[in-house]
Amino acid sequence: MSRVTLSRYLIEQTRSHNTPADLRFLIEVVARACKAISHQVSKGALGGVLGSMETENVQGEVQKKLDVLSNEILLEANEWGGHLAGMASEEMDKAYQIPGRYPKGAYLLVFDPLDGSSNIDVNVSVGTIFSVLRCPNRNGQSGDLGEEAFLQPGTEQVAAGYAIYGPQTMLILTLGNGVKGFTLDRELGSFVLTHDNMRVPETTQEFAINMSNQRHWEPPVKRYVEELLAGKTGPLGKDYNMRWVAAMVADVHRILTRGGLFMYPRDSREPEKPGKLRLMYEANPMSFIIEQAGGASTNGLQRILDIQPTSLHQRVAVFLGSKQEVERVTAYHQE
Ligand code: AFP
Repeated sequence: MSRVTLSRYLIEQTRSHNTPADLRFLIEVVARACKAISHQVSKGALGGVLGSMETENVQGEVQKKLDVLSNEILLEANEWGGHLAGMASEEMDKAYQIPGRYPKGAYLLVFDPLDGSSNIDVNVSVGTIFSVLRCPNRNGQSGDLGEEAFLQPGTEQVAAGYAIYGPQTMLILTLGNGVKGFTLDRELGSFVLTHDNMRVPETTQEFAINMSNQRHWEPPVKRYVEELLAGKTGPLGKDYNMRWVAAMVADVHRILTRGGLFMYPRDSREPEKPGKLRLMYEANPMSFIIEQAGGASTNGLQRILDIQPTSLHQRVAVFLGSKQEVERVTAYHQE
């Protein structure tokens, strides 16, 4: 059977699910940008792309050279095609305006250009996460696109995905009807469909959390993790294994491949913040993907996709992955 490239998959989606041509183009452009980022990441020290900048992003985090480069690659690739009304990124304080010389389109693109960037210098997997929303009707309003256009709950996403730059470069995509995985064929230069129906098993014996924060967690998380660690003779009656890559992309990819539970709870280190991960360009796209693959995702109290965002860089606690475990840890929060 002939191989299904990303382009062919998207054209078939247009035929079978009426995927609009401009959304198809948008995904192709994002995929092309991810190929360029993958190429830069793989150069490492040879390309002079390792190490940090002297700048901080809006979150007060020191930017890596590749954070900045990946952000530029995504902006440049997407600004001219006429498919977007605006973009927003982890690396930019405010919404990015499509330059006046280009036409504007119906969609908004939100992204974390290089997730897990602390892994870059140690040659461990990193990735790009993206979310696509429709731009609300601006009622003839001209001028700059404000942050409020982006503040839509995750249920409004029309597409979401991530690229993982690991031993293989892969693009994982949902258009709201299942999750597809494409592997980059470097000889062809194309993403090829290799994982047709990605599913998260309902049960698991693997969890992911940064244990070094244990003393800062809230009681429901402490209780739950204690029960996981108690193993076979504890209340959950089975032994669990633990993994933590410190790049959400890589942890989620493992869960999408073989199941598991990912947790980044709110903690008392910065009590004013409801978690570390960002809602709009980390938690929402990943939750959309995980739900489309049969898993679940909450902030401990409610479904992440139902949260009404109040700011572009809003943070959120995240519990996502195999349904049974997400439901258990959510129930402990609700008790
Ligand atoms: P960056 O996007 O700033 O690289 O952050 C990565 C991340 O938000 C997420 O991918 C990881 O799960 C998490 O940080 C790891 O955080 P800790 O270093 O606190 O474990």
